[in-house]
Amino acid sequence: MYWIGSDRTGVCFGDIDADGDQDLLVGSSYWLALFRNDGTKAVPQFTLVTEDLLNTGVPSADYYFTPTLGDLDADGDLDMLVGTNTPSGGAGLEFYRNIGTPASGTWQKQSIPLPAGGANTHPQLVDFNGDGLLDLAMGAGSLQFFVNTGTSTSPNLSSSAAVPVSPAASLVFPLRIVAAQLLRHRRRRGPGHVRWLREG
Ligand SMILES: [Ca+2]
Ligand SMILES: [Ca+2]
Ligand SMILES: [Ca+2]
Repeated sequence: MYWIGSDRTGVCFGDIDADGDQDLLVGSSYWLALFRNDGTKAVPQFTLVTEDLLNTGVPSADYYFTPTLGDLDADGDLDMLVGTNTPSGGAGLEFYRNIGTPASGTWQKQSIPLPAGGANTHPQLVDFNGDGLLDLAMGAGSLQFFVNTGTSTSPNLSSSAAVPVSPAASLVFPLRIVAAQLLRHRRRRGPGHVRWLREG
């Protein structure tokens, strides 16, 4: 088992070395690691290649890396969006263009139109409107969608898209949180302290 050293772990797959099988990226507290698939398509076996795929230094100044892969400039290799947090309390979404080759990638942080992101941003590149351009779904406290209004070689992922999701808001999880908090309070202070809940 690989020790992550983090309470939050971002995982994604992609064929990083263009050999036909799925390799593994693991983002953790202070680094983004690459594991090459040395097995087969049917029986994967992952080998750590580097714990600093983005050459940010270990530990990085940013943390909680959450990667997603896709060819955003149509040159045949996998580029990357990475959600991060920063020591100053900020959070963001960063673009890393693959300036290497499909078989041997090198990722360089570059600027493209992106949403700001939020706390613990989790991006996912996917062509959700079927126009051939990768779009962005993003979890950042809420579920958000951004349509790619750029071109196949020059992405623009800054345009928020209204994608219907039903139900739009869930009451299940907030109610679970309230119930868990009440239960903790009851255990700590005794049964009488939640009687108001039953008596209205
Ligand atoms: Ca591979
Ligand atoms: Ca590319
Ligand atoms: Ca699209």
